[in-house]
Amino acid sequence: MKTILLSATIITGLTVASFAATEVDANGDGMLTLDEVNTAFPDIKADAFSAMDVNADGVLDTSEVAAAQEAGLLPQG
Ligand SMILES: [Ca+2]
Ligand SMILES: [Ca+2]
Repeated sequence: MKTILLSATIITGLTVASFAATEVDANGDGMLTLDEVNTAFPDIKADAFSAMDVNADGVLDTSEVAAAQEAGLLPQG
């Protein structure tokens, strides 16, 4: 009897991030923490981060990132 081994296809959950700063998102959860932003852009301090964090939940979601980039607060890419 033949056993057909199906190689497991690893589907990488590629969350389609709508912002170009995907490499900033170190853990790939689609949100940017102050830590992640700071690592990529050391110039962006906590107060600038707070200004971008419109809903004050401590992370930047895609719309907040987009708005920040549009406002020139966050470098694109
Ligand atoms: Ca993240
Ligand atoms: Ca937020």
